[in-house]
Amino acid sequence: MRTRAAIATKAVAPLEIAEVELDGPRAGEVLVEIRATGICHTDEFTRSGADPEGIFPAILGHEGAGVVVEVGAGVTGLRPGDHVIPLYTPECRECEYCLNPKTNLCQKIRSTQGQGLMPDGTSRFRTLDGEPIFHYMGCSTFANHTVVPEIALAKVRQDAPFDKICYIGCGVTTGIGAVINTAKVEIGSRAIVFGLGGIGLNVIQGLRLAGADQIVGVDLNPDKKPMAERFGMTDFVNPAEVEGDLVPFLVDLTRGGADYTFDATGNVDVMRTALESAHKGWGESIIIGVAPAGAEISTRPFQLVTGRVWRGTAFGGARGRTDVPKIVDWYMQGKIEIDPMITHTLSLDEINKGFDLMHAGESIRSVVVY
Ligand code: NAD
Ligand code: AHE
Ligand code: ZN
Ligand code: ZN
Repeated sequence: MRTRAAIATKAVAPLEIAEVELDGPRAGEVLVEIRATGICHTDEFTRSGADPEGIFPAILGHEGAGVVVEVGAGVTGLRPGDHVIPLYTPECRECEYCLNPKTNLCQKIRSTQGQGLMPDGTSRFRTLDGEPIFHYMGCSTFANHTVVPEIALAKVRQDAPFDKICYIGCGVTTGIGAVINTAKVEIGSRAIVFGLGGIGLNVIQGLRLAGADQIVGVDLNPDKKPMAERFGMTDFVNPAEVEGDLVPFLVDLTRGGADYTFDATGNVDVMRTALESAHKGWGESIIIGVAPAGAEISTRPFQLVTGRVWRGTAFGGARGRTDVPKIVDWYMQGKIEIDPMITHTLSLDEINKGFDLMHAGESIRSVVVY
């Protein structure tokens, strides 16, 4: 079939909107009509050429929601008409990783996914001239139709709006899950969140759900303050306005250091500050941000010797087929909020504007509606 997509033809270049050819689903695969997709900073990370796994031409996008159109041979858990959210972290429920309760990182299809291919080693996307186009994070939600393995689709309730729940495909789940699943924040905790964008705000929302007493937000952009306060931030710090070293300032503000700190910037210097502003003896720092090729983190080992813990999280530690439908329920029940964070709604033709808004710091989430 033919469908419309935004193609990343090469690193740095704006996405090109074009018709593409899409092959039908093979065994274990599902054809999905994407109804809406968010634009996450990780899409920009790959578009910019900073992703060591980035390959072009590719159809980016990994924060979508849509409807099943057709299922391939052997697909038993989904049928046409089901509403689904694609999962860049699948859940096969049988690999060594899925069977280990310590991780959500299903590895069943990770190697082909990282090569921009379906599990059988081929792509379903082609240009109208017949040249292959790579998939992205197993999702490629910047296409009106895409093919996704069954194990990488969460079935969700039918009454939830696509243009809001698409955000659960990455940002909402990552931020809230980092608090609940990865850090396991206790009631009364003090926390610091670095980066108040589409992920950091959801960390704040998760911290409020978990009953944190102090939620410090750190961002170089003061325009992010009002929205963060709305979601539960108690103190705002703009590093550009702090005289001297940021670490002692934050340690003082949190009376000895935070119980939990979160990096949602992807900047390795910020990651160091986040670790070092965690409390001596027990503070945990969670890395969410994705750093460019070649970037490395560092600190004095003494920081860890004296009890601080450095951890990372992917997709908020969530097991997508199990957890994503529950998070959709939380949204529909009003336990969590999504709507105010979706600051811009765009058509596919306007998708590059979404990247411009992100760069200008003017959006939290831009959502493309098909
Ligand atoms: P975003 O652009 O919406 O937000 C980033 C925020 O960080 C902005 O508000 C920006 O002003 C702020 N910032 C940048 N540099 C800063 C600095 N030096 N100090 C303080 N604040 C600074 O991006 P996003 O969509 O929220 O994504 C955030 C990061 O999380 C990205 O690196 C993204 O790739 C990553 N991410 C990781 C996962 C995961 O599973 N681990 C999932 C989603 C996104
Ligand atoms: N390709 C990059 C890594 C990118 C990365 O860390 N991705 C996160 C999700 S970001 C969503 O916005 C993730 O899930 N990582 C685990 C995994 O298996 O990719 C690189 O540096 O190579
Ligand atoms: Zn993302
Ligand atoms: Zn698995």
